[in-house]
Amino acid sequence: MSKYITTPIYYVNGEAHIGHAYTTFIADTVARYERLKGEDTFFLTGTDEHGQKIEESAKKVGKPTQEFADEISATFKNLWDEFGISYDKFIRTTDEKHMQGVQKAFEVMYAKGDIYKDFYEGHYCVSCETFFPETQLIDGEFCPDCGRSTTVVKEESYFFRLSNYEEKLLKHYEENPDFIMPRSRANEVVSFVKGGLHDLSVTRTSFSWGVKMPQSIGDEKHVMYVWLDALLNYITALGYGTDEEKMHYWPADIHFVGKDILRFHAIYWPAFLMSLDLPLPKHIGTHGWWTRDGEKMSKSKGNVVSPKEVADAYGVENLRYFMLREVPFGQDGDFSQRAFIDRINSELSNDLGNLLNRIIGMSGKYSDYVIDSVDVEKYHSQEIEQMNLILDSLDAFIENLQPHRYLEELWRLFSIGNGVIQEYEPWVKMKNGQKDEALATVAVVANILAKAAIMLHPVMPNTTNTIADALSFEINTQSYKELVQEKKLLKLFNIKKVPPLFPRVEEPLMQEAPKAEPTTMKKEEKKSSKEDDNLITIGQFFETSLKVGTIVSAQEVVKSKKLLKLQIDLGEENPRQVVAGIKEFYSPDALINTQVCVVANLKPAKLMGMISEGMLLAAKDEEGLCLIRPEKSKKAGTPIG
Ligand code: ME8
Repeated sequence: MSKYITTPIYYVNGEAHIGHAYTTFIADTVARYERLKGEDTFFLTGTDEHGQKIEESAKKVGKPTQEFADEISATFKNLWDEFGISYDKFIRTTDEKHMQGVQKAFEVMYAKGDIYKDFYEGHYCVSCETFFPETQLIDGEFCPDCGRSTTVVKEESYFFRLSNYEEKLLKHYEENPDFIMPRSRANEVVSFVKGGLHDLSVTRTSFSWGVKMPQSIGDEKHVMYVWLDALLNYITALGYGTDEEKMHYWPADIHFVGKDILRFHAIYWPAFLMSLDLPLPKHIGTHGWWTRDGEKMSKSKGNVVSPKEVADAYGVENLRYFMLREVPFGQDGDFSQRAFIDRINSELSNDLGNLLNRIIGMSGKYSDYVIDSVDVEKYHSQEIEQMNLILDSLDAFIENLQPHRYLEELWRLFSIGNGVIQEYEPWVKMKNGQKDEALATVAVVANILAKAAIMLHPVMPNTTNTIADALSFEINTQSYKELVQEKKLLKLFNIKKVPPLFPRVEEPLMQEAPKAEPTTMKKEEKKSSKEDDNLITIGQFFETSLKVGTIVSAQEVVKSKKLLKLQIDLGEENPRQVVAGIKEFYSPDALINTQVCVVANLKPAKLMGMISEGMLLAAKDEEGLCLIRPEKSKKAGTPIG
């Protein structure tokens, strides 16, 4: 089976920002993941170069429009090349082949009777390149999407019979609940369509920077509407209307888009495709918007995050990891150096980097940099089983477009690796003459690292190649099949020393964004500004997974004054073990079958040698501690939020 993955094509009216980088990183990650699995994958990105907005931007800087588009398009392409983005094609809407394909599509729709000529009178937002009926404008003038002033357009135009597709679109959404992902985004599209679709003006006469009308139709004063032109890139890139060479990749598996352009992809694009009698893309993966330090990015505020600047300071792969891990796909995310540095230091440097260093160090000390997996099954079958369960669970997170969950689960492998070293203390075993056991522990961790490196490869390709190099194997489809799918162990490792992969970052490496200072600040506002510094976004809050749990068993931890060991049902396959400091306030018997609120996505920790996989919510004051419980009984695992 083949896979086809796309990013939006970026407007050439400015340089790439962090939002563009995010879509591109996700699409690149999924494309690399599919290739790793051995799928024949085509990954498309490119630039959107026509339309009034680009024509005006070029005029402003006094350049011929084509030259202006060439320059900015090249900045995108160069940046993606510098970032190692693995696109198979970089399309430009000014490519001759693309323009021919657009004309062909126009002819097909016209011949079908889906396009007719009329007169357009209405409002147009140049920034969004979108027509709006007067009823949708704010104060009768401003764009409902971006808030900018709209212009009145009164001109002859060809129209696409979008209204004919209302029913068919609604049927498609209903029959394909995962067409729009995440599903939570589908409602806005469905209600927009249910609100009634107007036919869409698809040509303009008041400017000339666009694909010309096909000669068969004539009417040379018209050029194509930029969104018709742009959306068709997804098929012209495969040769639609020209050589058709790669059309076997169609339909696309995923179009990645930002939430602001969902409507174009989930309404106009499928309607165009239906008119062309082509199948629809399988999924529209819709992501949220990035802010910087909690504020919307804009050129005028001077706070736009340049991905190049961040990558130069922190490394592009660290940035990929951060962006994919930080935000649940579909939600808005915030870029702050503090959050970025925390993830580098705690997850990349501590959890992963240190684990690799320890293995390199121990293998050197104990076995002259050679690790043999011969005794791994004998001493560590339990860890291997845990590891395999995690490896098996990962694919679904990519399928469901949950890269943050994918990485979260993947990181559990490093917890197992770090935990096994702590628990088995190979250095003690070496001293006691139990060399086989010590080496088995080092070997199981080396295997964990090797398998984790394969799965992390789509997100951090170069870094994981270095890890593989240190462990003397290669990451490719074969090693994926053997080590991940077939669960084989690597027999022998010849360990190579590599410099630390993730040096700790002690202070911000980039200048902070200028803070927008309101010119007049009222007294009360001033007072609260300190508190505001501590405010979190709703997205940050939802990073914490809170769930209702039912306590199924409770035991005292004998040597501890404070701890109880609980088994809590969170609606998962097995109950979770939580070690909680509540012994002074609750007897084990009184807890059984009661419900509690559990922080369910904490990294497992060890308390007095026991793994604890969660935390209970409780309130404590001078009178003592009480657990926070749901007011009514709820099913175990019910999310709180
Ligand atoms: O819309 N955070 O191009 P574009 C996250 N040419 N994503 C952001 C963002 C932010 N702060 N700002 C913008 C276009 N984006 C059209 C696409 S596709 C056939 C044509 C995202 O350069 C935005 O949501 O304005 C969109 O997905 C992408 O950047 C390109 O925006």
